[in-house]
Amino acid sequence: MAVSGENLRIDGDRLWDSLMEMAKIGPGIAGGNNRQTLTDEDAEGRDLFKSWCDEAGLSMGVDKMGTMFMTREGTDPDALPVYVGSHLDTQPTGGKYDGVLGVLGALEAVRSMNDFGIRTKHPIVVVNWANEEGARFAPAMMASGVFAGEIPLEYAYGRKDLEGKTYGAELERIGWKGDEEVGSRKMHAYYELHIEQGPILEAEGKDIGVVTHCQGLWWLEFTLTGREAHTGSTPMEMRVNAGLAMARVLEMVQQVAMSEQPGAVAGVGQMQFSPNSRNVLPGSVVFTVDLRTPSQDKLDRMRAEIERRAAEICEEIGVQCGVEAVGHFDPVTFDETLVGNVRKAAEELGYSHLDIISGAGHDACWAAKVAPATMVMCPCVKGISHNEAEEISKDWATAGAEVLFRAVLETAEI
Ligand code: HGY
Ligand code: MN
Ligand code: MN
Ligand code: MN
Repeated sequence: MAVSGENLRIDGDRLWDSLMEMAKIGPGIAGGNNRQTLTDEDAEGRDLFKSWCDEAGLSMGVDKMGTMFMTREGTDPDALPVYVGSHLDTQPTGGKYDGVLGVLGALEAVRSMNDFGIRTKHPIVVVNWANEEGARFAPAMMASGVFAGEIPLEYAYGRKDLEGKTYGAELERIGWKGDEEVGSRKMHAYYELHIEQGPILEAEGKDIGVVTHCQGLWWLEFTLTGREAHTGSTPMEMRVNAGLAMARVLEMVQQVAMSEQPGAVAGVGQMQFSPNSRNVLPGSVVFTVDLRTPSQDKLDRMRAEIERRAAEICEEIGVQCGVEAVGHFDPVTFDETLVGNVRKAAEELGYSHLDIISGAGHDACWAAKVAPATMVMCPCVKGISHNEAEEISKDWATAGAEVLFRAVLETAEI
């Protein structure tokens, strides 16, 4: 089949069927997915993905963090590969498309290259990054962070889930600890297709997000230490109440974020009381503040303000205040040439498009540290994500994968 611009399309039905097939693994209770990293469900999803890659003629490499690299050879063995991927792990109440669209969209691009008999100069490597979500083992984008040389491997191996299991032990248990040194691979370029996870593209009626930047992030883990005491017999003036301190810190975090509008978000999604008993004032409360903004100086200013005011709140109540940064990356500017390829592909294919800053973090943010990188986004219904109700249309998935396919071919050179 002659390869020319107008017929370079992908097979949207095949992509959608693969998305629905993967969605059967680690089903949630409300139509989404619970395929958390390094669980048996994650292992099952990896096996299915590998079987599809085998069918597409890709060879597999796995690194010491468990990231999967599936290679389609190019014509020039000396040319560095173009990497294309995302993640198959999900939140506990995740959707069917967050991450998965990027991995299976990359596989669809390769399947389409096979259909057209295209052989690119640069090899193509489809990537399933391990532990992008950071839900079970913080931080998010952990394996790509180790790959970029920003997170030490031993630190990552030692990260624990709420049951005290470590990343390293769980990776061994599911049998997906590879032997490649993490970060030993060199990339010519990196592309990632992802749902927007926000409301802008749908609200603006656009098919494609041309992602120019990604906002920066701090994950600040607070440990507030009070004194365990009986909730019934302890007079109010004798309490050293870590729960009260937590409540005031959360309200303060909200105030700091609202004082930095527009373009800043902060909040808390995870919290543990200890001993977590209804009639015991907590000895400790542990929670993580997730703070994000596209502005570098705002990011660091907000972090300093939140830490300073949390210490003041705790001092007033007599609670000890410990804080550790357990996740961080600075605001990211994606590669202009690759961004231009995405915009050009959308125009050639007749898809409406809008330049956008990513609100969510992605493996592309760390890839951008070590190679030219960028993203392609498609809308999602009402911007809902990290929620089992996450939904996209087949047309949106097809458009995103088609733009990804064209942009990758531009960089990988036919
Ligand atoms: O946290 C994030 O932005 C990503 O969804 N893991
Ligand atoms: Mn994601
Ligand atoms: Mn996510
Ligand atoms: Mn920084």
